Amino acid sequence: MSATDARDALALAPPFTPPPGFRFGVATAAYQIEGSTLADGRGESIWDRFAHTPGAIANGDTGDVACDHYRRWRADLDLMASLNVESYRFSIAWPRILPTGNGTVNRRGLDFYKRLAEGLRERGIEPTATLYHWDLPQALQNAGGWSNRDTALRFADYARVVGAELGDVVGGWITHNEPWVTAFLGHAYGTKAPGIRDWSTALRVSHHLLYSHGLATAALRSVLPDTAEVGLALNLFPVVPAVDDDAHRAAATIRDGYVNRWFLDPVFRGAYPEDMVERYEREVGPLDAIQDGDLQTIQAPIDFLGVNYYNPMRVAPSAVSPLHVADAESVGPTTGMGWEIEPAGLRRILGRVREYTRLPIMITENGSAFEDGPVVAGAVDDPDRRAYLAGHLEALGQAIADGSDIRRYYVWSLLDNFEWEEGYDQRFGIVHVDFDTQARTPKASALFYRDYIDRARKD
Ligand code: IFM
Repeated sequence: MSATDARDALALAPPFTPPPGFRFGVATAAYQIEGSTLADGRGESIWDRFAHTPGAIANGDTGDVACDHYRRWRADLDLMASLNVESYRFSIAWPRILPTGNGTVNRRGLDFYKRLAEGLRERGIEPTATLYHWDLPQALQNAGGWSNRDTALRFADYARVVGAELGDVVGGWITHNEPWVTAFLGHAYGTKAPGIRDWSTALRVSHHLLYSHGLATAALRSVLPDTAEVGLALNLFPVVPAVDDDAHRAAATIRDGYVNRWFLDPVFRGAYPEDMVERYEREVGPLDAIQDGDLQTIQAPIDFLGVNYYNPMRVAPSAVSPLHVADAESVGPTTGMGWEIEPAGLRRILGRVREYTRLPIMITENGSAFEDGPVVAGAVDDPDRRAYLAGHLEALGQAIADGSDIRRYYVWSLLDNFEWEEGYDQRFGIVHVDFDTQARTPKASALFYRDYIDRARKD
């Protein structure tokens, strides 16, 4: 069978049987799609500041306009409904609600998300809100940002304000999206806002993020109805030694500690992994941000775990401190981001998660960027993305059969959008966006997903 035939066969394979209560969704994040960064009293965020820093983002792109979703949200919700989408995961921009992170609540910001959530309900789509998808109010960054423990308390205040206002329309709540990215890409590698390169700061930040997750979970529960569900979204990676020898296996254990266990262990086992604590204390310095009682706060019971899965990581030993691990060559095809495509990795990482918890799981993100063809006669052919989705949906069905209690699957992303330091170069959308005209064109992958949902519901 040719590669094209194999892709088509996969796309036409029977869908998995959705378990009771399961919903198919799409996901986005505020700074990546909203634009209107100065509208209705919104404050500055660290991403506004970072995106306007010369050299930080490909082509000097910014999220100033992005997909103009702040003004076009009604049409975007209609589009979702036309694609049979059952749940929408969006994020709330903290600086729209509390422009300086603190103090006065901006009513107009709250109203936007209220209207959005109500608009979803009117269209029969379930709203799921993420509180933090990386857009910290710049005023809080000026006071130290996430390296300042006080920011965790401010986050809980923000959670309480938003929960009290939207709790009657939004049932699913995610405190943080990918705290690993915020902590390490934002503060150790500096490729994301706020662009800091200091491991000691990154480790403080990672702890404060987790601590703030615990505080925000409690804050949300104090204002939400009992039926509301609260969790967090971790980006998890199956880590594979590039060569099956002791040195590579040791590198894989470290990388796993860095990306997976550093977050899973405190949330589900109430302790940081000892090998990583020793490593960081030896190579970076004392982990003095961790105070008595914090781990109990972090271990606050949650209702679900969000898992973002894109790719496996292949690793090799390296001389570079503090981790002594390097990325190894991918095996097989990769996406536009250079990420290896391995649907079976989704099944494997869910197996790993079952070692930690049997809680319900939401696949809070899964998707791919490719260089799509042009819009021709109102259509965009994106066979690679369609195959990516088909393969991962198949793996999801297998994970359910393995015993994972999967409740949601969110494609990243509904729209082509601002892909952080890659600007608009990397297109993750199942819907094409022409950034000159803001025209939306569902790609073949969107039509595949629409039909997949239809078939899954009919079977
Ligand atoms: O676009 C991002 C998203 O904001 C967080 N998870 C990964 C996506 C693709 O890089």
